[in-house]
Amino acid sequence: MKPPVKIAVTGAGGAIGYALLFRIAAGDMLGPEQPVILHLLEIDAARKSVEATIMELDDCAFPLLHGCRAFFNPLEGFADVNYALLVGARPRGRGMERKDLLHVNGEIFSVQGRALNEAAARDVRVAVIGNPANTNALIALRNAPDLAPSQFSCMLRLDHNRATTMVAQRAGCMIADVRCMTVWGNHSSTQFPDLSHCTVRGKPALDIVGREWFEDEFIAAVQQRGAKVIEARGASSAASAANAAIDHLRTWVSGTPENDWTSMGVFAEDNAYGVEPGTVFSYPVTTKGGEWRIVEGLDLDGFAQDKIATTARELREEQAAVAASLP
Ligand code: NAX
Repeated sequence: MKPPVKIAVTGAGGAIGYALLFRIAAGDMLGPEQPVILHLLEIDAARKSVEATIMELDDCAFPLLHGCRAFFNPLEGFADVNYALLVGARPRGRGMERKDLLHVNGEIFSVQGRALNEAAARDVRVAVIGNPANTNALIALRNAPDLAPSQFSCMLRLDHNRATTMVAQRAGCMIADVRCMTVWGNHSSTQFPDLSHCTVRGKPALDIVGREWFEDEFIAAVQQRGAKVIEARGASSAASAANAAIDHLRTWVSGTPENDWTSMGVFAEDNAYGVEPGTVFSYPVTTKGGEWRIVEGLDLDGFAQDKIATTARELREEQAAVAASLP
């Protein structure tokens, strides 16, 4: 058995936390040979909820779970962690403007970025799930100057998974038949789920699903899927978001398959695909051993370039709104 790794999960007492922690402890994220120690980071208001989750984790007798503790202070919660899943965030309250939401979360992610910088293992990998995920990831990495920006990412995998299933259902094929899906940009309604390079059983997906369906139905359906779930369930996606977080981390660590890639929000140092550097933007990436690399040299038509420019513009605006949290 390998030595255990430490994994911090913020917002551990919330809905996604509840769907996520048991799967990490069962080995779904890092595999059946990797013991884990969980650091459940919360705010005091969620103390009871997180304590109850710990009791239930204990009651599962997971062989891979070598320890589990609640923390209410980021510096303690992130001490020596190898992975941090930043799920906890302040939801948009009634009458709250988007800029207020950005501001409140700016404070949370500045504090957490500084704490990771100070306390986490030097090779920590940080995945931001809490919204607005791209901008929160940017704030965290800018507040962690001793860590590399490439150690941070934000989750677009739920959007990527949603898009993959929609194509598989339209094409009448298996999920594994769909490859090279890309969701570009912001985890918001401006994201661009793109089939330009997607394949179904090795053939161009657009030839199978049709350009009209792609432009007129698919893009909006992926962009609005989260809202549809909220409408139906009265709460935002939790189990599918937790599953996507597991997929995101597992792929980052264990690698993308040959001839495929994933979508991941990353900080590009260079001007990739016309996106000005300096934001956390979702690109097609290949991964291996906790490193990621943007897939280079993809041809994009004017339609795709326009969509990418739109979501990049939105991220720039978010970034401007949180300038005070970006040292
Ligand atoms: P919940 O409201 O159920 O849980 C959030 C938890 O975070 C609460 O228990 C709260 O006490 C905790 N929290 C708040 N501030 C904290 C802090 N400073 N430190 C530690 N914990 C803190 O929300 P849930 O449904 O679990 O969603 C969590 C976040 O994921 C939200 O921001 C949500 O918008 C976001 N999502 C992101 C998705 C993505 O694809 N990137 C999809 C699903 C989800 O909407």
